[in-house]
Amino acid sequence: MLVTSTAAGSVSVVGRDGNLPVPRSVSPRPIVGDLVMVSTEGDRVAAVWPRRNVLRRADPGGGEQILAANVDVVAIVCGLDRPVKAGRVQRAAALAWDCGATPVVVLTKADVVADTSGVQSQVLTANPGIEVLVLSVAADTGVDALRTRLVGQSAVVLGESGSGKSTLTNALVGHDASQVAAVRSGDRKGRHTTTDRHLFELPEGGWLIDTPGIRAVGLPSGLALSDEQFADILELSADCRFRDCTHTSEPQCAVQAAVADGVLAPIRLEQWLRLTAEIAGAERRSDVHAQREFDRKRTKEIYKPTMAMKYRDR
Ligand SMILES: Nc1nc2c(ncn2[C@@H]2O[C@H](COP(=O)(O)OP(=O)(O)OP(=O)(O)O)[C@@H](O)[C@H]2O)c(=O)[nH]1
Ligand SMILES: [Mg+2]
Ligand SMILES: [Zn+2]
Repeated sequence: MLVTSTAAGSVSVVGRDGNLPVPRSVSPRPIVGDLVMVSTEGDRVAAVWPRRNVLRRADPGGGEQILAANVDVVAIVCGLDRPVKAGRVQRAAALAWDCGATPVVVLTKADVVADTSGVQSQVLTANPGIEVLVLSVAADTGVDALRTRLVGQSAVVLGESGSGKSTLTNALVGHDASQVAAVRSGDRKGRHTTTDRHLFELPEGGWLIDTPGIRAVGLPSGLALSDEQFADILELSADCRFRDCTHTSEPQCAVQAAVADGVLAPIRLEQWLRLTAEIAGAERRSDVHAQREFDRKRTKEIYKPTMAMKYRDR
């Protein structure tokens, strides 16, 4: 059975009312999107099927947070009632590729702007090869294209609070499944209306997971940039003089040259540099964490015999 939501020590699953307890012995702990096996008595989760993939991000509190399991599509939802931030879209896409899912950028609330083509082409320039859909739930334009795209897929909506994820979820699911609330009138900020991840069945087949708005799209440690996301830079860098060229100040850098010649959009190199620096930073942080953990264990080892001796003396 497919997990629709989780609570402490229990999960709810598709087509069944109430929660199923998850015994402590069940590992890994089930998350939304997991397929679980139920005990023969039907009273508890007996096991979790091996996951095809997981969507993860850096946990703002440290470590990483697994958002969902078995994901085909990550819908990166951006509300057009606020500026679309290139770096945000791109980091969310990196999370999708890291998971092995396909990112689709959804520019929603198209009814609030006069012309959407400018934003759309900006997003495409910054993320070549990515699918970008423009839609409005309020005006019911473009929603069908996304609906068709998601048939038979397991999708997750990802985006900041108030961007319109739950409104879109309700439109796709076909009823008011998820709660929606107005954004603040001044700065268009959302109110963090959705507080838990929840999976819903799509009427034409497939599943959609609504998620709480995220403030920061942090890259988890161990994330490797996908070849798909930076195919242009990868291709160009084959002609750099140095194999380990960082495309910053090296002579005969083909990537820098492509920017100078107007072949590569400057934002591509900027983003690539920013992302690689961020990933290196995440690696360093996780190394520091690992070192601390190692030191803590070693301290324990050193003190153990002394403590034992102290107690023997008594
Ligand atoms: N004009 C317009 N408003 C929309 C559209 N979609 C959503 N909204 C409005 O945007 C506001 C926020 O929508 P939600 O769906 O609650 O946003 P959310 O992303 O789920 O927010 P969190 O749950 O806080 O993360 C609500 O007032 C919606 O009515 C749209 O297509 N057009
Ligand atoms: Mg919501
Ligand atoms: Zn180079």
